Amino acid sequence: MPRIIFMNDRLVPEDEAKVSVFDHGLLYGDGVFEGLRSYSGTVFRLDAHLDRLWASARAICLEIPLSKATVAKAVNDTLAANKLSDGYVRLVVTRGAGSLGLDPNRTTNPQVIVIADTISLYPREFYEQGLKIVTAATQRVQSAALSPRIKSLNYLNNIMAKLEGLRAGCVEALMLNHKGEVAECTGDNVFVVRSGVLLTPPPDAGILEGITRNAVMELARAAGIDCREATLTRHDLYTADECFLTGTAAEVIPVVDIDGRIIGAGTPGPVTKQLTTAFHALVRK
Ligand code: PXG
Repeated sequence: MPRIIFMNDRLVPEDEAKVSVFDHGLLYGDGVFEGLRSYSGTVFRLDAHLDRLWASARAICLEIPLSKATVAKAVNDTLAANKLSDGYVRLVVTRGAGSLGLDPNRTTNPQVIVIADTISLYPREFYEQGLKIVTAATQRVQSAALSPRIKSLNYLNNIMAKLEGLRAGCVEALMLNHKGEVAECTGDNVFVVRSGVLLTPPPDAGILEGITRNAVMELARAAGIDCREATLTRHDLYTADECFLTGTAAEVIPVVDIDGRIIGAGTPGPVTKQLTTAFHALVRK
């Protein structure tokens, strides 16, 4: 079954969903994107994802040629056209086709693309036993160079770190900022539990402010768990009672080994399990 793709103003079969080789999204990574999840036919925090997409676009002076309401409808229509009630949606806005030169003013027609597919989560055993991760030597790009809050089509910084993780036999890698503080993983935010307190790096540590991260912080507070943003070092992670990652694709996933140090008891901890259960309940509500 060919997938059905939304392109700009209509749904088309995947073999008709084509972008110009002159699109600056391809030539320069000039564009923005979002990854969303649908659970039982409802897109999780669609408005928050659209707000972040629009903020990313605003930051790079890219005017999205459709309204948020139109894109919201496109997301739901694309899921429906592909008969997906539990699925993954990739929303992409490119700068559009232009001349061979950086100048975004010499482009026309930004492309708004919605792809819906099934989601491939990490294997089940990782959720049950916990992930092993390593710190990448590749640092997160400094905010002063390029804000990590922009979810842009240029993900090479994260891909370089991901490669390091994969070469070390890990599916995720920890990234530090230019000050050597913990920032996030290549496609997931990071949390630790220390003496019952939940800690995660603040946005100014150079992270993407994850929508799953924010949901988990709300769930923790609602459950009476003290939850704070804090500057974290690798030492804080190595000596934590628990560690877990959050992301749209991963949801909540325990980490039990960082750079060869066993975290806590070496198995997913009670706060991680509690928040995993709470997150599953939230997305299905
Ligand atoms: N940090 C970074 C750098 C991300 O790219 C997150 C944190 C988590 O944010 P959300 O809002 O999803 O909780 C992300 C998002 C992939 C993939 O293919 C990863 C993300 C998004 C889309 C696809 O691995 N990560």
